[in-house]
Amino acid sequence: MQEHERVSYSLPALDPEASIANARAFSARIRQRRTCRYFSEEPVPREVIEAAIEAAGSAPSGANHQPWHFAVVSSPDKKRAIREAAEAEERAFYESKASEEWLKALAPLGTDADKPFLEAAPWLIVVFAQRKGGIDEDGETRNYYVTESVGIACGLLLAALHEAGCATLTHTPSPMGFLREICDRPEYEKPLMVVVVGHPAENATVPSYALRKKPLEQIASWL
Ligand code: IYR
Repeated sequence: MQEHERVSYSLPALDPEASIANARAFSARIRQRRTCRYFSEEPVPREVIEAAIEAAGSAPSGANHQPWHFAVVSSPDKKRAIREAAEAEERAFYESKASEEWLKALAPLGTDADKPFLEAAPWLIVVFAQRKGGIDEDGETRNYYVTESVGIACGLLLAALHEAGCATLTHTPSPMGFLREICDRPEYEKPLMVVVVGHPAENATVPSYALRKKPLEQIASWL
């Protein structure tokens, strides 16, 4: 049988009071996160983006294959190209492709086909899911639980950016194949979402509907 090296693992000891306090403190901070649709042009240091992506890259993943790639866009030309392609798709979505039911569900959010934030915000992180490639990114090895893995990584990314004081928006133009071309990514990578990163515009608002979060009693059951 093949030998697989193991290394020891432990965490700093926390007494129950400290554990509860830390959990509550994190919960209180992350519950301040909002999806922001109005961004200023105020810069965000590249180091913030690097550290947040490193945090995202620590996510658990199927067979530890880490099937994600983060294409970080800041060039005005690329941002404009993404905005133009996304708005073309979004116009088709809002004008004809979306069902009445879908449009009704979106109405409280006040979204439309205009996506100025794709140019205003300093950073767009285009998240790709690697359908194959394995840990060595050989382009062939099978990957597992790809959507789940990249979803968790995106959650960590949003949390890390929020902790750094950044506003974020998860944008999912549909279809979004154009992102592969603009970001020059291989065919076996599937664009999953654009994470827009920056600071809220001075007059930024969020829909009060977005503040309605399901309470603990509704989202958890104890068996
Ligand atoms: N992709 C579109 C529509 C959209 C869909 C859902 I579901 C949302 O939660 C928000 C928007 C857009 O970006 O406008």
